[in-house]
Amino acid sequence: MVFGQVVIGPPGSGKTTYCNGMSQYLQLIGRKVAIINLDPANDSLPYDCAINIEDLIKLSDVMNEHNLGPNGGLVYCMDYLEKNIDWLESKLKPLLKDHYFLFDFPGQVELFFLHSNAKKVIMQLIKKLDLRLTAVHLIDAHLCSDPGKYVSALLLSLSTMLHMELPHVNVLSKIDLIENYGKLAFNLDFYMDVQDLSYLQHHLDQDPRSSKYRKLTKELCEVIEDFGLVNFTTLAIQDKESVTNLVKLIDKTNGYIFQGIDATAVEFSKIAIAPTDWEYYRYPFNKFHFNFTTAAVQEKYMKDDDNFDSDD
Ligand SMILES: Nc1nc2c(ncn2[C@@H]2O[C@H](COP(=O)(O)OP(=O)(O)OP(=O)(O)O)[C@@H](O)[C@H]2O)c(=O)[nH]1
Ligand SMILES: [Mg+2]
Repeated sequence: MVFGQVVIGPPGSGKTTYCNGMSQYLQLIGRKVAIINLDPANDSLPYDCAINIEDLIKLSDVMNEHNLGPNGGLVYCMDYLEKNIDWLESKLKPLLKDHYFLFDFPGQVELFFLHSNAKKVIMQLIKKLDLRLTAVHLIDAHLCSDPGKYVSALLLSLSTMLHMELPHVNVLSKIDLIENYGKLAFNLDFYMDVQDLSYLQHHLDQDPRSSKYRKLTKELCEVIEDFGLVNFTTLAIQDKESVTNLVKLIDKTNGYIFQGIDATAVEFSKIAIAPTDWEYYRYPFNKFHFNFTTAAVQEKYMKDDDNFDSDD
């Protein structure tokens, strides 16, 4: 069985940085990782990828030839990938034996809750190559600092979960920067658990700009609560503990921790609810510079947000 992650989320939410950091982490705990870049707009990749969509189709060529903008161009590229899925399959096949896959996807969110090509690509790979994939949906944590944006992040997460139909983990990324956006209206747990959105509605009603949408906000919050599917975990990609906790969660959702175990459904559910501590702390992490304090990371990013490099 081959396991992996489909990394998705809005533009700039940290997908490429995540693939880079996650691959380094997984390699340090003994897994062989292949990153598959399926974002034709990724110009300079911080990681060595095993497969690059650029070898199949270039966004700039599509935009020039078909007179499309970047968004239309990306939809075209996904369409093209779906039609040429054999290309991707043939590239993946030699890696199936012993690799863990990380798929880096474009940030155009409509590809994951509206259009069907990206989903079809993933579903065909799952079916034909027997992959066990989890969707890791990154949402920039700064959206929590604005209740309106947070509601839209909840809706996006829910729509993506329903559309993709994969084991799914929603992540508030760049949590190390959250304090830079001012004091949150509620504890972080409130934003992670998504339990009672009436507090959020009340908060939005205090603002004259959003109070006129009171009924709409209420209805949207009710939809999110009625489904009861959305919650978040947090991530600061350079923090070892943060990455460890996320890996443990993902390993449960795609079944990685169950491989090779021959047990009954009851025993499986016992493993699923128990803490997962094996393997993760056995390896020395000194090669991966996870030892930044949160404050140091904040200072570093405030100086140069584009210069995020785990080797620094
Ligand atoms: N502080 C901090 N910065 C991060 C973290 N993850 C990503 N970043 C920064 O966020 C910015 C955007 O990250 P990318 O990895 O390019 O985001 P992306 O989702 O791949 O962006 P697109 O491909 O354009 O959709 C970069 O400047 C990263 O250095 C994190 O955990 N903490
Ligand atoms: Mg990217």
